[in-house]
Formats: sequence, structure tokens, C-alpha cells
Amino acid sequence: MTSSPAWRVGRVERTCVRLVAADPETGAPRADAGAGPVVRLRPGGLLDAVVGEPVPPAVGDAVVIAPTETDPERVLLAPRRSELVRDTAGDTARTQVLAANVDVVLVVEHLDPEPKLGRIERLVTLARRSGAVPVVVLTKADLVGDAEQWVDDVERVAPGVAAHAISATTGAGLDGLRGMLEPGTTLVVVGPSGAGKSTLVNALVGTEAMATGRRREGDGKGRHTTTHRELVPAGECWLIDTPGLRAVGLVADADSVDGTFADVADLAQECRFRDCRHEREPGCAVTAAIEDGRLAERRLDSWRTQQREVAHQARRAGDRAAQIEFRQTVRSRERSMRAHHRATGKGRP
Ligand SMILES: Nc1nc2c(ncn2[C@@H]2O[C@H](COP(=O)(O)OP(=O)(O)O)[C@@H](O)[C@H]2O)c(=O)[nH]1
Ligand SMILES: [Mg+2]
Ligand SMILES: [Zn+2]
Repeated sequence: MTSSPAWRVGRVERTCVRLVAADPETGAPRADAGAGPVVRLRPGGLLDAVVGEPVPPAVGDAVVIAPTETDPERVLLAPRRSELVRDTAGDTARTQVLAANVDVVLVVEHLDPEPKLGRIERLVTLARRSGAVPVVVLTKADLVGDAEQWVDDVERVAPGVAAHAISATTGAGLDGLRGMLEPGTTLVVVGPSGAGKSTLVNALVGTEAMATGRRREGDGKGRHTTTHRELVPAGECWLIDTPGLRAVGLVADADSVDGTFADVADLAQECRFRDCRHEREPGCAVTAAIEDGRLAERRLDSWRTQQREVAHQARRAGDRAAQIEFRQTVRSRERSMRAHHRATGKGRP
């Protein structure tokens, strides 16, 4: 007899989630993985959690089926090992969990047109924060002659992160990535539309797991055909493809940013003043490094941008917490007023 499967959220709809079956031992997809049960969500799209308040489920979440006498279909969300979170741009400090329980985040960027290092830096920061291992994949190496130089550039802007140049067309570089595909591993691919994310995923697993831009005949461009996030079995692994993320709001902390910018952070330690702004201060190690070419000026610019953004996000999150607290105070005051009116027999004013 086989043991009962471990269930994960394969897809999140407005009112329900679709579960997929994993092997409880290895975490690998079961042969019948695609045919899991559908679970209704609570109003507001929430699912009860094993620990804490009900939360909106995310693709990749692990769930526990825990029936009770009154609720035979009770399903609980297990605590997350990792979560890839983005700031949903806008006027609230709401965040969105793009994927849960991910092991590896593949940050995918095309070599042709020319890669954008700033975008890679942003996604690497996002990935670092998630708790998963970031890996940068430069695609379409078959179209350029200087792929290895770009790998060096990326390794410079993402210290400590492995970077690979690959071609899904020729298969070059794919073996280096396949090494990461241990049974049960969950990978998520992020990057701009047309970068070759779906093509990469298909090439890695050797199946047509994902719809790619190639299916759109005629327009030549890689329009993203991936319209939703889904956890899909890919051999012994799980993959989450994402539609091209246009604007990725950073949800990060100072530490993840400093991780991405370890070179700048190290230099800043050498500045004469602890609160050096690296502008025109004497004894500034950062501007000195820019002057003698050890540090690219755009690197300092990116660092500043990310730090500003993280500070802004934190401030908005603080504002939101303050708003919630205010509403709760108002509500409890209203409640005690009503209780008072009931007790004194007076109606509401
Ligand atoms: N020459 C070349 N084209 C590629 C490669 N990978 C993807 N493409 C093409 O780039 C386009 C976009 O690919 P797709 O996987 O849909 O990108 P996605 O939007 O990131 O999922 C498609 O036309 C692919 O055929 C590659 O390694 N080499
Ligand atoms: Mg795609
Ligand atoms: Zn300085």
C-alpha cells in the first residue's frame, strides 16, 4: 500500500484552490499529481492555517487535510519554508506572495537584447529575501558572442550568486542547471516577458510543461503566454512559471539589499564617517572606488534606489499598521459606547 500523498496548492482561483499530490517521502510529484481535490476558500479568499490567522494561500503552499466531524473537508495551510513576496504597487502597503516553499529562484534575463543589470539586481534582492537560493540564468547565448563576459558582469553585481549563460536552442549550459534538479525541488522562474522563462523550463525538464511564446505564430516576439502562476510537475521536480513581472515592487529588508550589494556595503565600511552618504565627504571609500574604476557608478545608483524603495515600503507598511490600529481603537470605543448605552438604557445619540 502506498502512503497518502502530501498535498500542495497547485493553483489559486478566486474562490478555491486546486491541490496537487506530492510524495510524502521525497516531495516529488506523484504520477497522479494533476488530479488533486479542489478546496473552497473562506470569504475574502482565505484558508485556515495550522498556526495563526487564516491567510490567502499561495501557489506552492503545503496543506494538511484535517477533517473534523463538523467540517469533513477541513484543510489547513502549513507554515511556509520560504516565500517570494512582492509589493503590489499602489497606494497601500499590501504585499503579494507570488510563490511559497520554493527552493531555487531562477532569475532569468535575455542576452539579446542586452541584459539589464539593474533588473537582475532587483530580482536577486527579491529572491534573497524569500529564503530560497537565487540563481541567475542568462538566456539566448546562441544569439551573442560575449555571453561569458556578461556572466562575469552578473557575478560582479550579484556577489555570491551563481550565474549561467544558456541556450535553450542549442542546449548549451543546460547541464549546469540540471544539477539543481534534485527530486522534490521546487523552482520558480522570474524575469521579464520574452526572456525565455517558459522555454527554459521546458528545455530543463524535456517536456512541454509550459506554454511558450513560440506558440504565437507570426508576431515573432515572445509575447507572454503564461497568464497565471501554477505549480506544475516537471519530472521529479516542481516548477512555477510566472508571467513577465513588469514592475517588481521590492519587499526586502536592509540585509537583503546589502547582500545584493555586498561590494558597496564592504566599501562603505571603509568610509571615514559612519554616516557617510558617499557624496562629497572626505575619506569616502565608495566614491574613491568609483573614481579609480573599481566600482561602477550605476552600481551605487542601484544601491541607492533599492535602499530608498525598501525604506519607502517599510514606511508604508508602518502607516498601514497604524491605520489598522486606529480602526480597531475606533471599533472598540464604539463597542464600549453601545454597551454603555445598553446599560444606561439610553439609545444611541
Ligand atoms: N534564440 C533563442 N531563442 C530563445 C531561447 N529561449 C527562448 N527563445 C525564444 O524567445 C521567445 C520567448 O520565449 P518564452 O519562453 O515564451 O519567454 P517567457 O515570456 O520568458 O516565458 C520565444 O520565441 C522563444 O522561442 C534561446 O535560448 N535562444
Ligand atoms: Mg512564459
Ligand atoms: Zn562614503
